[in-house]
Amino acid sequence: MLRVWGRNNSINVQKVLWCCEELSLEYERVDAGGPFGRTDTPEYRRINPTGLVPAIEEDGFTLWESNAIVRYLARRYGSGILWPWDPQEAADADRWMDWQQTTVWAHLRPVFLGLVRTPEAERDEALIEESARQAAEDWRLLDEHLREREYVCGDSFTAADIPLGVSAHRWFNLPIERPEVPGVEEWYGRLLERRAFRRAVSDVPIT
Ligand SMILES: N[C@@H](CCC(=O)N[C@@H](CS)C(=O)NCC(=O)O)C(=O)O
Repeated sequence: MLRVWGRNNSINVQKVLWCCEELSLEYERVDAGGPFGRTDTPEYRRINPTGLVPAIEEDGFTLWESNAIVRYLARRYGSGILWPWDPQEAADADRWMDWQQTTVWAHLRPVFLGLVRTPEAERDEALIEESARQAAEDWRLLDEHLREREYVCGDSFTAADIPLGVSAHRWFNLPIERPEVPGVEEWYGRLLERRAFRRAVSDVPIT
């Protein structure tokens, strides 16, 4: 059976759990990372040498890096549905997933860590403010894109919605100023209607 390693409040673990829920996969989750530890053990380092979460094991196969895991599951269990057959459509999905990892989360992460995980007296307010400004630009860009389509890759939900969806959930729930982005808001509303999103993401407190 598929085993997912990682605490369920981690943004990167939630990508994998949401994907599993979308695909109605049977899986077991092992709490690891944060207060649960386990990531420094030789057993875990053999699965994920970075010592981060998530990682998966399936029939002797192991994989780490959240977006790679989402792609693997989507290709293996959701080809033609969560993962497009067409190489250009797949490249489009890849591009948005990479953009989330390299740009959106790079900007949003300091805001999230600063406001959620750092005591007020220890916050780097200037970093939080500048990162929130950069993140707002990212969501404006996605807003332009989403005003013309229902989901990131067009009119149906794909794996490309997953990394951006977990990021949007943080962004909408952080105590920061946000520009008006009706395209992103409507898309986020559509995600909230999905049982899989609620189970893996929005029902879990942001901590
Ligand atoms: N690029 C990696 C990043 C993984 C990552 O940074 N994971 C965080 C949680 S979101 C982590 O393991 N933090 C340490 C911990 O939880 O112990 C991925 O996408 O899987």
